[in-house]
Amino acid sequence: MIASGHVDTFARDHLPPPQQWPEFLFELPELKFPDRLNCAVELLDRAVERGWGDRPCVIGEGVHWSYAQLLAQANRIAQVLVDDMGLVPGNRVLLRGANSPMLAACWFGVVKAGGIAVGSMPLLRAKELTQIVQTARVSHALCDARLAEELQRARPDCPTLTQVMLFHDSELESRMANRPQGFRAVDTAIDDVCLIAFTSGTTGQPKGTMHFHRDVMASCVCWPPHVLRATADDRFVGSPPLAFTFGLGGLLLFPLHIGASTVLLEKATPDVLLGAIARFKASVCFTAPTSYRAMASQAGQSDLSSLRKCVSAGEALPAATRELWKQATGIELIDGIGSTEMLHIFISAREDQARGGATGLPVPGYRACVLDDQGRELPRGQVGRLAVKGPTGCRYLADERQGTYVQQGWNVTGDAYLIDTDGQFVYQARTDDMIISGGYNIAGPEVEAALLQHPAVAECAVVGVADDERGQIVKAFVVVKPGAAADAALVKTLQDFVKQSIAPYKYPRAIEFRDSLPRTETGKLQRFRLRQ
Ligand code: 3UK
Repeated sequence: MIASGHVDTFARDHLPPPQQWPEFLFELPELKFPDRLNCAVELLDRAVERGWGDRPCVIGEGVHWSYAQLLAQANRIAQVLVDDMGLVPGNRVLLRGANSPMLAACWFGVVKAGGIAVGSMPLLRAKELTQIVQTARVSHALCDARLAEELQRARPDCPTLTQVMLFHDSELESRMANRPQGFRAVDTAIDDVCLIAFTSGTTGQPKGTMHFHRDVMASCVCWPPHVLRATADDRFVGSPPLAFTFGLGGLLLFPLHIGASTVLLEKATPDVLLGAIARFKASVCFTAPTSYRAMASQAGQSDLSSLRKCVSAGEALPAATRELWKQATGIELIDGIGSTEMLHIFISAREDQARGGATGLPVPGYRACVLDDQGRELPRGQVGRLAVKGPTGCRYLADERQGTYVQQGWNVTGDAYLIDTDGQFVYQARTDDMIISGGYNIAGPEVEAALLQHPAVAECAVVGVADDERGQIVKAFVVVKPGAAADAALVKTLQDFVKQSIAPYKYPRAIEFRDSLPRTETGKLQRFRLRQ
């Protein structure tokens, strides 16, 4: 065993028992890492050593930091954490802020100091912050002053959280001002935890997923070079928060790993994102399917000529959305399924492999299959539970649900999938979202995909609702496009439309019109709220 660089061993002490770990695969040559490594050093100090110091690195509102500048900021934050806030390697540090260069500097400062970064979505309330602080036994927090109130409200129930420092024209910056720009990073082991990411799960107690320095590096050498294939001249932009591993990877780790630059936007609604692509001449975009759908209808008003690669994740990408985006921009979306447990994307397709309705192929470094209820591998074409293994995998922080996500060495994501004859993985539904109506298994997203083909439909969500006769019936919640009349005639039109395009028994027997649909901060539909 490699000696830990941590003094506070809480994370290591609360890893799942060895027999509940997934099997890890390190077959790719690029996954051979040394025993000791600090991923913040690998990504930041190494970048400067390679001669990228003056290259543009992180860009925000009125901020343009080169690699050397981001490194200096991270080093100063690390010193404040250690000297003024008493951070000891292994301590958990809550990061609270909208995406910004300063939040990125805090992430690297924490990790260089041997701390464990615990991200939190900006919209979280005191109750949810308390759950995170208590579960991860968080001792320190770096918090954007504009989001301080909710954290203060949480503090009475968070006795472990003794050190809170605010940033954004606040104490952190004034303490950083007189620090030297160098800092010797803590010499961590490759299997020391550097990140606890909480699942954006739509129900229940949040789960903390623990990731090692090695996992961060592994995520940088699998999907990005093999599927995304961005270069040092690319400029990344997107909407997911850095507290969501989709955003952390796509908007921070991956661009820095290759010497590219990244635009961190505090708010990235579809219209803001479109404007930012034009203004910053961004070339690689990360956001959710609904955001692409919304942007497609306004794409004509912005100069998107700089854009060359667009990544969609977080939810299934409907074929209609892929098509709309291609018509609007000429760009073939790169779809990818990832999870907080796996850290990042593990099934995806390059532009030339992309196929409407399919997620893609296992990312190099990963293996995936579809299992039946007994854990046996199913033949192609049959719907079952998606299972995956690779260099990253699920390690919940002291959580009994480890045994649900990891079964016989496989990470079982909770998604129903089939593998088609070309080996492409085709998403069906969340396993617990499958609708069983009159003896038929119906995947809500398939009905959604059919509805989205109709010109009157802006957004929709399909769920199963209880029905005396059929057990469940298919019900669609539909947001209509401006100008379309949400009336009984449209209900009939949409029902007939679905019957024309997929098996008629899947048509929505009930349709309800809504002004908007409930979504998580990471853009996922909250189907459970529609079932209630
Ligand atoms: C669903 C998808 C179909 C799927 C994530 C990329 O979403 C991420 O992490 P979460 O923990 O959720 C994981 C679940 O979300 N999902 C995500 N992407 C797709 N379903 N097609 C997709 N392309 O149910 C999965 O199990 O919030 C995504 C990178 C990092 C991430 N954390």
